[in-house]
Amino acid sequence: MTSALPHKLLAQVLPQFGYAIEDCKITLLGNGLINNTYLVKTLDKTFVLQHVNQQVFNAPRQVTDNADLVSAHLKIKSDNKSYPLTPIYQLRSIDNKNHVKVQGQYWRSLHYIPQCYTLESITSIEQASVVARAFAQFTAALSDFNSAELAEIIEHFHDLSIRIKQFQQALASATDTLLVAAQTSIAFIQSQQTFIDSIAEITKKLPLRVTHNDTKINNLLFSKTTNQPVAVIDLDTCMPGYVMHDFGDMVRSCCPSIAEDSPKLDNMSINFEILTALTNAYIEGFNGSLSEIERRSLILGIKLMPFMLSIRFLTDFLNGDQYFKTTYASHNLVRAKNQLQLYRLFCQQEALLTNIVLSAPTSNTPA
Ligand code: GN1
Ligand code: MG
Repeated sequence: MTSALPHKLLAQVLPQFGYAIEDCKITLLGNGLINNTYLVKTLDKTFVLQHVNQQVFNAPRQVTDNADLVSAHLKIKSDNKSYPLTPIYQLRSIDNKNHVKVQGQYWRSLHYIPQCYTLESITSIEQASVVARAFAQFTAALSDFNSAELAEIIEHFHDLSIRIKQFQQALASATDTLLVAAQTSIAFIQSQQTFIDSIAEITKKLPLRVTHNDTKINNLLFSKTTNQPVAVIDLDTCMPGYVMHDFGDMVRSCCPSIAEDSPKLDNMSINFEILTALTNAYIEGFNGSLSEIERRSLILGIKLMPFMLSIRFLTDFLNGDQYFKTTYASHNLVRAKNQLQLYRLFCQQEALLTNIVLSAPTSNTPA
């Protein structure tokens, strides 16, 4: 999929949501690495339109059906005042469906919350606290949702042992040129067996929850008037998972001094004050419903998410860039090196990470 507007397709998709393309002003929206997302403005309405990437989501109906179920649950919570954020929801097509199919491709439409913005990085401790509280409230609100109702959108999405297997398959089939370009990263990943084993160990003990699985800072909408979080967006990968995944993903996107695809690794540092604020607010946001083992798992989650994402980026680089959108030839390699460096920096501060997580206020946390 290219980033230019696919006018011919849009001209077929929009009527199925009740609009003619001539009546719509369409622009690209967001920085996602998977789906193509557009903002559509008509005279009387603004909404989001998304082309679901079927190479990644090979059962796209599951994506839209899961999103409906999660939205409905959050709406009940919001109506009875136990979820303070705005639940986002999908709009219906003229056939009353949560998706439309054009030339075998799936599209869906989402409601647009006006007067909001997203962030690519965190600039203050206060911001870190509100971000972490919002993501925790999202997962806490889903704690009584029956995870068996949700389809596993991408099987083994955050399963490190499967990601390692996919990486090994990519190593076996990659060209020599790509293997040489990636050799230091490959060797480093292969030297991390002790860490890989520790993840396998803890996942045997952790309870499954319904998690978001993509808690990057840019998946939170903020109000332009109050600067407070308004909504958690991108429910594509909402499915059973572990709380350490969501916490680790949020931390990896909020704490480093450079973007996830920056090659300037010498400039990378971690803001530990922000990490502390994120940790305290995240644990508090669960209002006592996080178990002791889940709280302890957050220490591993901080290291796991950049490590696993670096493996995913590197696997895609070795496979010839089939999964993540890229804008230049070594983009996935640069991302992989960036996330590996972040993992390294976290590993160097093991004692500090442990201290931050274990000394977070626990007054509400059941033993
Ligand atoms: C992808 O497309 P986006 O930005 O929502 C990816 C996440 C990664 C992220 C890295 C389905 O998310 O897992 O953490 O890129 N989503 C999928 O930026 O693979
Ligand atoms: Mg996503």
